[in-house]
Amino acid sequence: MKLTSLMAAMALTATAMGAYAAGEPVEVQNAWARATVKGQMATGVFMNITAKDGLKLVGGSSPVAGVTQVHEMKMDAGVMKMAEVKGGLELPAGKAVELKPGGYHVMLMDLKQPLEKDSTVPLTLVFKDAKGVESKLDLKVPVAAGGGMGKGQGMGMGKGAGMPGMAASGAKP
Ligand SMILES: [Cu+2]
Repeated sequence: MKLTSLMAAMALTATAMGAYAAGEPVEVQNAWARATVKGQMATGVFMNITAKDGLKLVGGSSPVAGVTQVHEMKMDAGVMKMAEVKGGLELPAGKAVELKPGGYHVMLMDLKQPLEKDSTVPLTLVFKDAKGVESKLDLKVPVAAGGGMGKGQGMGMGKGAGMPGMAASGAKP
């Protein structure tokens, strides 16, 4: 039946796009960086990360930022505070960890240029496994205005609009 095969094809496509890459130890979805205005020195990058065997996200780097850190935002005595996650962000095996506004995020600081909406930012994430062995993941993160909390808002990625963040795949050219 035509409809069934179409749906099967879509499911396959979704899998291919949604997964970072089959067999990769880390899968990143829905990545986006918040656009900045001139003079702004820092911004956040948000995504869902799933580590197949459990890892820690310990840091990162980007050519647009002097400093890249893994941050956490939380309420402290009624005040929203932000600090580096000490020892790295725990990524339990097979469980998606959400980096989102108001929570965990990758902080790009000491920005060398404004991040313009609809551009992309190269970002390398650094992970450590239980034995302390480092691994890296290169991403190309789409920049979005991200005024609201809505996932994928303003991603404008054409046919992939329903699946924001797939451009985060760095596995393919
Ligand atoms: Cu921060």
